[in-house]
Amino acid sequence: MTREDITDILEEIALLLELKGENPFKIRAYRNGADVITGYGDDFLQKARDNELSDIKGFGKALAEKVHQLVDEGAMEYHQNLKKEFPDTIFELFSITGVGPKKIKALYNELEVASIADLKRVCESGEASSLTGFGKKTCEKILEAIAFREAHADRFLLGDVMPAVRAMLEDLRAHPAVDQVEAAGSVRRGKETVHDLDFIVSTKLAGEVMSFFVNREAVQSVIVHGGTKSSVYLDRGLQCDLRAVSSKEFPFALNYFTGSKEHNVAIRGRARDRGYTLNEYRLAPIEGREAAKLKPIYTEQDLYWALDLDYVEPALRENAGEIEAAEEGELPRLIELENLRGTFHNHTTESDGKHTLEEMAAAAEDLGLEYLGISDHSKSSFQANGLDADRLLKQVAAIRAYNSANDGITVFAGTECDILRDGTLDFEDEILAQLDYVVASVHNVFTLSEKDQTARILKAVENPHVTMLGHLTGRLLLRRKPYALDIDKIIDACAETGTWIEINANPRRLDMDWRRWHQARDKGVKAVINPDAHNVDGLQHLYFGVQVARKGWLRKEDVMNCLTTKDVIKALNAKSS
Ligand code: DGT
Ligand code: CA
Ligand code: CA
Ligand code: ZN
Repeated sequence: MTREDITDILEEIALLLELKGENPFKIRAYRNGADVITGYGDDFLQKARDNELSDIKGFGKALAEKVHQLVDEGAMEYHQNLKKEFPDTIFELFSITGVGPKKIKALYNELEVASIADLKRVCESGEASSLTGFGKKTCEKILEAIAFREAHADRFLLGDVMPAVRAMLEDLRAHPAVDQVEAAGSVRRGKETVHDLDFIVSTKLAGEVMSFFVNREAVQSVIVHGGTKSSVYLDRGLQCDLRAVSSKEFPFALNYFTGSKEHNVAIRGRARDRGYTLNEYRLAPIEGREAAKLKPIYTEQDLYWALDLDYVEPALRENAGEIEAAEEGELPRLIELENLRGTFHNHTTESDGKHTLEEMAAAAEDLGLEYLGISDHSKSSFQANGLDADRLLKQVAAIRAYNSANDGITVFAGTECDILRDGTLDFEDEILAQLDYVVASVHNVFTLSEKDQTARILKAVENPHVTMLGHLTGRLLLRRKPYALDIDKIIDACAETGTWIEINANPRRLDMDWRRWHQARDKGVKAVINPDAHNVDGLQHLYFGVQVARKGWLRKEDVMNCLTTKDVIKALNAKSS
């Protein structure tokens, strides 16, 4: 049982109570409880085991007892009983954009809709239109959202699979018969979503490693248990493949199974042009063809060199110009996580974050960052408890006071300011002028035409107070597609005005997409990698943002938060004057 398991259960209770139409205060108590747990500074589990939770501010006696039972016995009776009142599949419905608890309650009570399949049926048949709030347009939207979800049903967020990847690597590395091990496939290339996990080991005892693999605790079921290749399902239907090769074959297998398929095809063709055949086991001269003598190949680097190419980082292996660049010696030196010195888009308890300014600053400092920007929501994001001008100016004062009282990390005062429907900003210029920077983001009215949405954002870009655009397209990976937007026009305007574009590092967003960055960079647009952290753990998302930057061919000089504190202050001043 982890803290997250507990908060998940409390959130689930809140949802179930909403479905039952319970009193909002009661529902709120569970959500608040989850927030308190996330924000709690000490060892929460110990406190729960010791049955001392009612000492914690914001934790009522009844909730304290329930959570104690959960930690102590591994289950909470109240939760179990609530769950029995609804079919398990009902939770699926919450993942459909545009369907909230009120609608689900009506659907379930009136039409016995308890799963996505049911929902699809009643929207298609028109049965749903007998309910209030289910006009034709709503049903169409719901069907669209279901279709989007179905089209992506076999993929996972990189952020959701990384813990499993790390655990697998650690276990295989510790196995005495394993010489080398790497993750391959889309995970190694840092793709934003992945279908399955691929691992390659080199070993002299493939059979032993295979048995170890299929018997790991994380394995839910075994698909194939072979002598050199096995496949299993992990949690949530995530497939995981393992191949074992000799150490001589390892660089070839690793290269082949890293892909992408398109990159493989291109380098195999290149090998053939030079008189070799390349496959997952070896590079060898084609019989009867003239070819230069090969040097021994121990690593992937040797393999690229043998083909007269510079080493191509896995992040770039998408057949998007990397082979030509490797031939010309023009591959970029890609940014690394360690190059980041700070970050700008982060929330605190003032809006919808779970940790205070002080806690966020301490966590950022622990990560080794030199500066941290605080950008809570603005007032139009009322659902996120956005700040009005008074609260914002108070926060600015608190940040200035923090900086004078503390020597370590520098905190910058900013805002994540809503771009309103007409392209104006949620604060007056005279308020924005008092901040160190402004992240401008769209949080509502996603349905404008491409022309209007583009004009809306262009207007924000033209405001000299806007430092950067937050999560440019509003997409939620595997859940919600980007709103209609002429991204090329925005890129040109950002290049023109010196407005930075965020790489929102939240694994659900990773927005602006890596496919856009190479060109944006060449036009002179600067990137800024922001975790959009809503709690201290959220700062860890920077890792995923760096993956996107790497896939977008970015170097550290292209990313503004690689600048030193002194230089970034200069850049912020230059932007707003
Ligand atoms: P995924 O799993 O859909 O997220 O993406 P990948 O790239 O991990 O694809 P996967 O797991 O099917 O295969 C891993 C790698 O193996 C892939 O990137 C390239 C290589 N590979 C698989 N099938 C083929 C193929 O038919 N031809 C070539 N050239 N390479 C292949
Ligand atoms: Ca894969
Ligand atoms: Ca695979
Ligand atoms: Zn936002």
